[in-house]
Amino acid sequence: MRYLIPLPGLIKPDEGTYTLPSDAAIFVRPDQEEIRRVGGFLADCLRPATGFELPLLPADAPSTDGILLTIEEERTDLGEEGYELIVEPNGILLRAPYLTGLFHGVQTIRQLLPPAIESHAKQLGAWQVDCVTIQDVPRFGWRGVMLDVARHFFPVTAVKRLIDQMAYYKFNILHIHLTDDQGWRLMIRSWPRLAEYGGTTDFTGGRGGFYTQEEYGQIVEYAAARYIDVIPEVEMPAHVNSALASYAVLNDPEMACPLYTGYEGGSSSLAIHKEVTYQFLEDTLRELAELTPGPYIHIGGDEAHSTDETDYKIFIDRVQKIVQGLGKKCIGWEEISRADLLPDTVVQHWWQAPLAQEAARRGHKLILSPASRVYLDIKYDASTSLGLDWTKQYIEVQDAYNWDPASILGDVTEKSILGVEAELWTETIVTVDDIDYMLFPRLPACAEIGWTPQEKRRWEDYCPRLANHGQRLAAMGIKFYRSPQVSWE
Ligand code: TNX
Repeated sequence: MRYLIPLPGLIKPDEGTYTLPSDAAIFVRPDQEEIRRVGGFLADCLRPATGFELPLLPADAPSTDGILLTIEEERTDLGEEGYELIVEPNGILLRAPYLTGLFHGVQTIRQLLPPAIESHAKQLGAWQVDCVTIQDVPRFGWRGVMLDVARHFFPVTAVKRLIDQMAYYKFNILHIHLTDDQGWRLMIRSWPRLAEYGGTTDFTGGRGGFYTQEEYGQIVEYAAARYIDVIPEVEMPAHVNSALASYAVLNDPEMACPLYTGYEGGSSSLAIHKEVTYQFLEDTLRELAELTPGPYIHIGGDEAHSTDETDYKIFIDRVQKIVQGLGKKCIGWEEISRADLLPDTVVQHWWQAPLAQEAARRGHKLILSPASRVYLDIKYDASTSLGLDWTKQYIEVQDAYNWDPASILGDVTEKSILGVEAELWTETIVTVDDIDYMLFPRLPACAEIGWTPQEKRRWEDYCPRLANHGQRLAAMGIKFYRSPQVSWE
């Protein structure tokens, strides 16, 4: 049986099975360092549970059977991220025009093997795969996860763990919410008190924390090695109490406000008419841009309840130009569509559909994060001890699965949609186990929505696949929510 999430676009079952022998090798063609890195990732995934050596060899080396990874530039039909995978009785062939596709195909190979393959300790096997031909291309190029490290801080190890989980489900964007009222989490060298002082709090009165630029660079690098782009978010002009508390000069009148650890979001505002505000932003965004290989910087823009409407527009206008001057493009929450936007500014939908619809009408691309479906900090049901419920709707697994990006915003069509992004706000999320519990098993649903063609998606078909993934998640050490909607194996 095949239990793939996200479901590939095309699966053609064939006769027979392939069994990975103990002397199997992973072959790469051409034998170049970058392809060896993808092959090495696969070998690292398969070695612990199989106990096999799985050497990496050039494809022309005479040897036993195994798994061949090959770049075939002419297969442009597979796009930037697609791949083709053929399992035959004597081996596995994975081909793609680009490394990204090979990397996604590697995740499919992992999922074709029995669940025990994810175990960190040696298992008995046998490591059998049913023969099949798979052609697989994602529906959307933006398949994101957001982690809020501002309300509670998570160390680099926790973020790397999340990146590995994301890679397994073929996500390609990690959005990190770096600043908010309750904490500033990245060292800005030209304004060091932001992190050193503004980073000392969190939501529940803990000690907070922040990333040095070296640590943040490690996150970006670790993600890039898994074909995931990191999108940094610095919130503005609201959700800025941690900055206002750190520097008196950012306040009007010039007096630092106290640090804040409460629930109300958006009651703070930058001083729109002080030039120093823009000096602070230029410095911060410049340092951030230098740490960001990708094209986007997220400027927040939501819930600016204490910012006058005219001031808000002036502000968004100036910030977009600063970001543009750094060679980057802006993303903002849908409230920014109240301002004039540069043509390539991207708008992220979360709660107020009319604002997002208006942005689409004006030609802007959208990222969809409807709070009623992908806010994975919202409770599963009334009994969930973690999580919030301000949306007045719980999100059980089926709710997370059963929606279509192309119809959730009325007349906004697929052409306007870059993709989907699941959000994990962390007011109530404190530990790595908390992250796991809220993301799983809802995150795989979001992965499939972003990847699989809508006409192939059916809850009845998804449910048994997810049940099988329960074993995989358990083997990975993920303590997930055992939803009663799924017959767990
Ligand atoms: C709304 S989403 C917020 C966040 C909260 C979240 C909690 C958004 C742009 N603003 O500040 O953390 O709800 O679910």
